[in-house]
Amino acid sequence: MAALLPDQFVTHDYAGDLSSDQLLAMLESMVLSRKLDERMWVLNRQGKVPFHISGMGHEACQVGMAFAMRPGYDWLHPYYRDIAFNLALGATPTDLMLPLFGKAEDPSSGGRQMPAHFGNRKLRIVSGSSPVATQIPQAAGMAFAAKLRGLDEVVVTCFGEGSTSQGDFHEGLNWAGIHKLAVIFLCQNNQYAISVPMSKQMAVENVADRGYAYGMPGVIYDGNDLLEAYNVSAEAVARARRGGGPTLLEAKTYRPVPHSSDDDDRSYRSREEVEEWKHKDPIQRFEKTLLARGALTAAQRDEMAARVAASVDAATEYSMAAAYPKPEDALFPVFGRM
Ligand SMILES: Cc1ncc(C[n+]2csc(CCOP(=O)(O)OP(=O)(O)O)c2C)c(N)n1
Repeated sequence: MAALLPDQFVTHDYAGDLSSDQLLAMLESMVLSRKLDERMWVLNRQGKVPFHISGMGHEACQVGMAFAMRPGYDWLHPYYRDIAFNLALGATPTDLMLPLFGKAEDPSSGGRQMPAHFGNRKLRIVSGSSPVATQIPQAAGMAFAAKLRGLDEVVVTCFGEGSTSQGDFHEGLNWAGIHKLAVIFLCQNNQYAISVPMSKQMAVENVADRGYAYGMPGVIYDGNDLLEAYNVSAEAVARARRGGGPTLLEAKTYRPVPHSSDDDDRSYRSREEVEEWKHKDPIQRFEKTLLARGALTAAQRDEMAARVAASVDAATEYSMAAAYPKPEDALFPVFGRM
């Protein structure tokens, strides 16, 4: 069986039910993510933070899924590009900026984790480990716990296509398929694992082609189209919530920037390819859709930009000035206290 396309999977126009306030909130989450991300790059280039790994280009598939979830009720096991996902679930720009500086108030770990190991107890965002794909069996395990407890919580986990070469991916999907767990596997396929192209990661054309082998639908969609991302995500969440089991989603997307602040992408891809994808930018695309529909005015767009800029400035200033963790707390809560 070939992977499904959205029109074979979605049975309801979920996006058609979104209010204009929700549409604007989705746009604002994406714009905020992009501006925060840009600021993080600048701070890195200024030598003020040691490392940055970006979510640029991935905003639509993340926000589309976040808006389909119940924040603080459903669970997210993110990966390092999920800046927009965190924001759309309710994390503040300061929550994401503090870890970049390794400050004590960092909600993911009190400054102990690397940046982009997002975590937020209140929002049920589970901080992960640095080896890629470890979040996948953990998400399946959590969905198994929810099932044993009779809860209708949905668990979402994200990863790139390169991470699907790890054993963890196969073990997590196999377990979820066997037990029909309420877990959604969201592959954000940006076509490279650092410098390794997709063709060197797998012998099949799509990550979603593998869903069938684990007993779940594998759905391919345009990850740069917010409304399509929302439709597919909402259907996967509805299916999970009603006990229909797991779904493997594959958002086809691209990262227009290097893998991280430590990488030079000119060594493995052409400038023409990058430029071509910049024209498919998910934020510009959604903004155009809303302007054309009359759901967004130029004045609203400018007001949004000013609000976003102010909140990114405030997050930067606050995080720079915030305190580092105390040296005497270094082992707590890594080891329990007796
Ligand atoms: C088990 C493991 N192997 C290698 C690495 C080094 N590494 C970090 S990110 C990455 C690329 C992952 O690519 P992909 O899953 O496609 O995600 P993307 O960065 O493209 O979004 C690699 C190889 C790692 N963190 N863990």
